[in-house]
Amino acid sequence: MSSLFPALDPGSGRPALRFGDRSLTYGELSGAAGALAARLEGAERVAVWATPTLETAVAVVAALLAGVPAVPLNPRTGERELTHIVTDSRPTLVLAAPDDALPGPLADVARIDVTPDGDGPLPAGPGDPEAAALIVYTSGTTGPPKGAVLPRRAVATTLDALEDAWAWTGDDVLVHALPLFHVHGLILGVLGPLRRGGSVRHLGTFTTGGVARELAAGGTMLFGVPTMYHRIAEALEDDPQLAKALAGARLLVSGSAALPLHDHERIAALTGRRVIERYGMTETLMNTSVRADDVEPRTGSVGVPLPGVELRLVDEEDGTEITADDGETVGEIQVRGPNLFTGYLNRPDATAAAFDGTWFRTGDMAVRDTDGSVRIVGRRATDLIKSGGYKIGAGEIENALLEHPGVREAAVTGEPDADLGERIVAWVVPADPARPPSQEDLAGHVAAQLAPHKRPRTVRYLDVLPRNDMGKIMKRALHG
Ligand code: MCA
Ligand code: AMP
Repeated sequence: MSSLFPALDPGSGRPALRFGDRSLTYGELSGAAGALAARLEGAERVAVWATPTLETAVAVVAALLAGVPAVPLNPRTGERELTHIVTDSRPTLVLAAPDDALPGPLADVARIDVTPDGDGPLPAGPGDPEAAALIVYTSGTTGPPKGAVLPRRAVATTLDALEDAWAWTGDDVLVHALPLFHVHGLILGVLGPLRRGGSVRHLGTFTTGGVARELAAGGTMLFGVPTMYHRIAEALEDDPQLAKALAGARLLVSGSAALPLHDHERIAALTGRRVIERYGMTETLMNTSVRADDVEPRTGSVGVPLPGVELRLVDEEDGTEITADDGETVGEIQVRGPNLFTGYLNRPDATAAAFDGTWFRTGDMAVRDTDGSVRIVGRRATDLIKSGGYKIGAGEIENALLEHPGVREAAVTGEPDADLGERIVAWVVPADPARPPSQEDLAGHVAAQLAPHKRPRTVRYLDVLPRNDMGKIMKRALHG
């Protein structure tokens, strides 16, 4: 039996995964992942071309069964970022669907085509809970993304803590449309249902129509980022089918960024259901959640620490712990517990800097209410942007823009956006003021070098960037 997925049983006819019109039972998944796991034996690390498909789910489960750490790759990653990730993580193999064309940076990596129809026995799997399960790349304020090494123990702990908080069972049918190269869509959204013995239906692409269809056809839970719930709130007024489908769901969960009150309230008014929020991070997996059995409405709160998670608030100025549960005193959230990563791959310096002793510094600022529930009020670093639920470092976009021949100077900021939460704004001093590069040109450049979700949505042209006496760009002055 697999320690991470006890429900994987070669004889089981229970539904496990469905992507569009293709699906696998637990028995079929067990055979396909077992067969692939046998081919991974001896590999040190595998990259997974993480399209939103059955193949990605089979590839990741196979790697976990074989005990080979998997690095999920965003298939839209641009040249510069993909080169960095491949050079940094050095995968022995890349797993992809037979039809996937892999770009240049992966040309020299041996490839295995993943098909969801193999039939192999389940391997015994590694016993060490500290062994790396996944390496997930995440952005920081400066420099290229870092690979967070997530041990098997963290994956199991976080999913079991959510079982408790959400009364999550094998009877749940999860509906979602999240990408499979981040914690939210992959660990919570695919590995979560598989650990419980339940099923997941992935929409491929997010549409409110797809959400309505799947929830009406037996879906019990919905996971999404705030942008998705915002689009649901916008559509609800004219879509009684969507309202009915949401009203019938057992649990609507939002995470990855704050869900604005206006969207919470519109959804509650039109469906009678309250979206609950949970708070996590690539490095820590899930830290807090509103509980499914909470009788109070918790709009604006990310709930209480999950079982096993220790959470403290620390004063930003003097570093002392804030003990007041007054809903007013703001401190940085620091956490520790079995849900944490073991460090950044090849970056002991960055790993050490992320901790205050044994506590992981999240960089999120929050207050705690008298009942112990947490409300996030902001972020320590202004150079981190959350757009569509993706974390994006201003520095990596600035570096990409500076490589464009039409750009002399560049600064990147986030601006409030009703749909995306924050929108990436590029402030550019053109190399030739008479012929500035167009917004489309710059957006295309960033999309091709980094990833489409990192592209600037607005470009503002300046003659000069505001700088202080030290020559540092004064970003606060940009928004004037
Ligand atoms: C537009 N596109 C372009 C360009 N312009 N492509 C290349 N170059 C360009 N210049 C394409 C896009 O690729 C896309 O293609 C389409 O235009 C629209 O994309 P976009 O505008 O970026 O947004 P969207 O499609 O409207 O996406 C909204 C979204 C998405 C669905 C909400 O942002 C999303 O999936 N967010 C989820 C993020 C997430 O999972 N975060 C979890 C990490 P096409 O139309 O073909 O798609 S946080 C986490 O894991 C922690 C632990 C946590 O707490 O959860
Ligand atoms: P990532 O590093 O992409 O995993 O993103 C983690 C960050 O997302 C956290 O540090 C928070 O800033 C943010 N986040 C996740 N969930 C929530 C939430 N429910 N409310 C507010 N912010 C959130």
